[in-house]
Amino acid sequence: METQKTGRPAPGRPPKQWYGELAGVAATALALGLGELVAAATGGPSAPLVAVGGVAVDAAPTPVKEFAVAVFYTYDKLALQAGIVLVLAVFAAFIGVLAMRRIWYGLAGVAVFGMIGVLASATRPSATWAYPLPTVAGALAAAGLLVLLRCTLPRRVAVSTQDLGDNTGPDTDVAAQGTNTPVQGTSSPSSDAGISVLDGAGRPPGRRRFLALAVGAIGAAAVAVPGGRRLWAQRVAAARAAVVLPPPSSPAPPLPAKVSVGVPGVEPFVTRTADFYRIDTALTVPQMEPKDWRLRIHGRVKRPLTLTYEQLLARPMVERYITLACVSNEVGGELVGNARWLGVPIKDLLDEVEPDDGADQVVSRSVDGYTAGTPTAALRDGRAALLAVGMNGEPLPVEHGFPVRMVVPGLYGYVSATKWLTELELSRFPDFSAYWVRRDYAALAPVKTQSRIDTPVAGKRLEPGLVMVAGVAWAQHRGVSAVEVRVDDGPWQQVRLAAVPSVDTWRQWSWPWQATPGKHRLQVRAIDNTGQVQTGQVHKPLPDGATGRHTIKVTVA
Ligand SMILES: Nc1nc2c(c(=O)[nH]1)N[C@H]1C(S)=C(S)[C@@H](COP(=O)(O)O)O[C@H]1N2
Ligand SMILES: [Mo]
Repeated sequence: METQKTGRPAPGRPPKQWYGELAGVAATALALGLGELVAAATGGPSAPLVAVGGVAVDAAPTPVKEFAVAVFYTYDKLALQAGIVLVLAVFAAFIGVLAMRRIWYGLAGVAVFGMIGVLASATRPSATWAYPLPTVAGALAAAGLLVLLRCTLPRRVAVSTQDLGDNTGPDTDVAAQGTNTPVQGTSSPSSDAGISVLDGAGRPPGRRRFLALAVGAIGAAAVAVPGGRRLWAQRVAAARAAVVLPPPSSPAPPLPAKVSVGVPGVEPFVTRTADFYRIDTALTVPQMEPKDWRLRIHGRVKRPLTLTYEQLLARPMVERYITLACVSNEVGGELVGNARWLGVPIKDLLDEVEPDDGADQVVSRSVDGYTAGTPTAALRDGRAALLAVGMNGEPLPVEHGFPVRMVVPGLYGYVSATKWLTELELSRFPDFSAYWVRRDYAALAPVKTQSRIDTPVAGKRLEPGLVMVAGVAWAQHRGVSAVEVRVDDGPWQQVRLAAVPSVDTWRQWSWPWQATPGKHRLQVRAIDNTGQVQTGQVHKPLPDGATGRHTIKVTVA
């Protein structure tokens, strides 16, 4: 049995492994916590955990990434973080054990750790001279704590209650701990040397101080990591508030008053930013300062290009109303919104880098590793495909992709609307499958012609007589040419359409209904400018967008 040991450690033998493991984990936790705080103070994604995580994501060979995706499906990022922490804990424990034996071995281990962190942070795309600081500070603190813990631990911690239990079997071990039986009672004759280093509770002196230091360091790290991240978020918020958006060289046309049908209950033509739906895979909202932002345009191009935020803002800007829709939107759902976006036409940048003829896909990457694949043709055909920096007259909100995101009229967000954008790589569809494509969504995803009844609300009791039925319809970049409504199985009726600034936005509609008593079913369908009639065929969102007609039931009485 594993508990049958030949005897307890002899005096002078290195302390129990457990102390070393705890010391290593505590020192590493302290390093990470302090690293987050220093990173928050100096700015940039330079905290050791973030930097090493970033390198791990970049460096992982494709089969490893694919395995992770296959096993963890959408939770691969959580798994990655858990994996990094786990690997780190194992190494930390190892270094701690070394340190408790020979402090120089432990310090050498910390130095190796620190070196990895310094290399990782210094090679981040946005790295500045300050990037290694958090890691260096963390490593120094870890070294200091290891030395301190090592001094706290008496050289001859030879006995713990656990060891004594080992001599008498697991049962007496539990009993001894539970009843606080004096260790002397269970100790064997050979334990004389050990007894001299036990305190009144049967524990070696210094043990309490050691535990207090180690647990204290872990506790401090548990506070410092979220605290540091919050500080960093505040810096980013301040940097965002300081952004002055340039005036567009091509402003959005003034909105005709008639974009609204003026029926209460219909969603406003321009969605309030605070109400704009949000979809992303990020565990925590990526926080990037404009000064750290770079956009690399590369891959199958003749002249690769890297842009800073300042350089981007200096380019001619256009401003457009564009309706964004999520592929996951169910028929009648709310994952669709319309905003006024300010940004640089992607076409201009692509013209500059000169894509190769076969480069039919532009892979966009975000700072958190998300990817989308957009047909190069859609980005160059003259539609208002933008690198957006502004939303409804303000710098992009952090949740919506600050400092820079993509917006492409006519394509679902998952193939076109990458937030926290850092990279455009000219590629080919057979060569690369983006994030959701690897999860069975379609590689090509034009927005489907859709319509929604906003009022009356489903299930509502209505008075007989005039009821305004109204809502929105969308077929981005084709445009909505007609909307029709029917009651029960009656004929399709043409409704009144509101004005629109372009084919890239949704369109409000309204229809006066003379409601008669009884239960009724209201149904809507849109027709786009290509003549396509919205299908009644019901399909779920996977793989390329839901189909069917929004249908509601009301009672008139
Ligand atoms: N970095 C990043 N960008 C992203 C996503 C994401 O998960 N990560 N989701 C996409 C999807 S599926 C949609 S529908 C839109 C939503 O944009 P919004 O959150 O600003 O409404 O963002 C796209 N851009
Ligand atoms: Mo989406």
